[in-house]
Amino acid sequence: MSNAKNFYIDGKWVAPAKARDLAVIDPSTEEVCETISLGDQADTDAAVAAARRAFTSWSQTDPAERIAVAEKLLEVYKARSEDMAQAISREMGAPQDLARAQQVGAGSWHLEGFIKAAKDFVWDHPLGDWAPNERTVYEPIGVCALITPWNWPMNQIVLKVVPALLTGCTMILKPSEIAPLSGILFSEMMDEAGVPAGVYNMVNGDGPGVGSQLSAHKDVDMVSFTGSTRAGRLISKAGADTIKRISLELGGKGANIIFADADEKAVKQGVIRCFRNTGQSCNAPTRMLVERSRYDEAVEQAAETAAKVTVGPASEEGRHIGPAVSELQFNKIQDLIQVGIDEGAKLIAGGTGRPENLNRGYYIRPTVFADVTPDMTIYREEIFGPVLSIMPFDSEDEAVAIANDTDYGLTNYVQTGDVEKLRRVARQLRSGMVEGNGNGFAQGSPFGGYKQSGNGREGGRFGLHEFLETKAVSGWG
Ligand code: TXE
Repeated sequence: MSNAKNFYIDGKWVAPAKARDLAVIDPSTEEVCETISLGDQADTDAAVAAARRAFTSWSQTDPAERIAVAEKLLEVYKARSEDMAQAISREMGAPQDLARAQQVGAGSWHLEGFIKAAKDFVWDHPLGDWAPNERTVYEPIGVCALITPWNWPMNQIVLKVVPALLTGCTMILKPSEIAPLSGILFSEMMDEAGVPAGVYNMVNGDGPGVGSQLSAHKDVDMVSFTGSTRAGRLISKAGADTIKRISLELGGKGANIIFADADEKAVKQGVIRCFRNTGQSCNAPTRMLVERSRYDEAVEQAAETAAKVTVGPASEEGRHIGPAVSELQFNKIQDLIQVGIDEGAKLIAGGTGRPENLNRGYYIRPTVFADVTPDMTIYREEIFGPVLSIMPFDSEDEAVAIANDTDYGLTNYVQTGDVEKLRRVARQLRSGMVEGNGNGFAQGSPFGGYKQSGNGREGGRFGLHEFLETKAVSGWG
């Protein structure tokens, strides 16, 4: 990648203020696949200054002008889909099929959703019938720092950059240093789409460096962050002195409640869904709760399903799962599987160690534990690997109580043939999303969490609102 060691600031590719290299490791091979630069305070300041300068004019543009830029970006995005799929496979280990259809596909789907939402968006309106001369006006919040992770690298960039762009904000993207290739490609696409200089900037760096510099920066009005709850806390603290808006999308520990009257494929689909993207999704259904009368059958089906899931390199086509993203994540997942065994959960598939014939690469055996109880570490902690916990329940109230018994509140899942039950349970679940009977979510749906899963919403018009201030103007006439 010709721009790998540079940053994109004020419409140009520039060398870092001080050279500091970081190797990007391909998790399928453990080999270096690229070398990037880590930024420094001087790079952060240059990017923030460029965004601040550009804000004055970009914030005043007509929404139609911004929509035209986003439409051009969509065109470029589609044209470069294969480049992106290859980059994502190398940087974070998503197998080709997954990288193309889901990792890249999710980005264009959200981009389209944002364009549609921006076209329908009402940028100002009278407060109400009782105050016809008072106008409520939505305005861009200002200079935004967008800090993204490695698990859905391109999609997470789109989910932040595009609404910031469409609302008239200017921005600095800091992609994950573990999977930075998507950010570099995305910056090339923004350049090709004709985004005016300074509106969009990109500086690579790590959390304690560029990440915390942006969070504490007095000239940054908002941070939008996706990543661990740990880093979310640090960002909130770093941003506190400047009272900036901090929008957080953090971890999860989703429950998948399978009632006795659920579709017979519910267990199998729940296992596959948990292992998707090698379990590296904040909305993964990692705790499967099964009504007691179907529990034994479910345990058997889950073990069979997991045993059939294959693992392999990202460079290969097929429906297998790839490696974990890094050595750190590999070790963390291995440790948690061992803790699950030590604490007495019943291992019914997988376990520690690499799958057979995969001696190099961060591969994990698809693992299922049954009879998991609330006192166990694997019930509480986000594992972020292909590890599923199963447990029984006896009543609707108990299922809701177990599902809510977590610090997280991102996505829960309900499987039942009784729509009244589904609605009743969904209302009691303390999470930003409840997926009923495998229906997924439509374009423009709000994505975000309750409790320690965060406080923001991404996607469609909800995502646009995140980047807007609300102004009251009287005497409008
Ligand atoms: O994430 P980090 P890590 C969870 C998941 C995973 C764990 C660790 O449980 O096992 O996090 O992953 C930047 N100030 N999720 O350590 O550290 C960092 O540079 C500012 C959930 O890789 O959160 C990167 O750009 N920024 C998740 C981004 O935060 C900081 C996605 C994510 O890295 C920072 C990924 C700081 N102090 C992991 N520290 C999800 N919600 O989807 C780090 N960063």
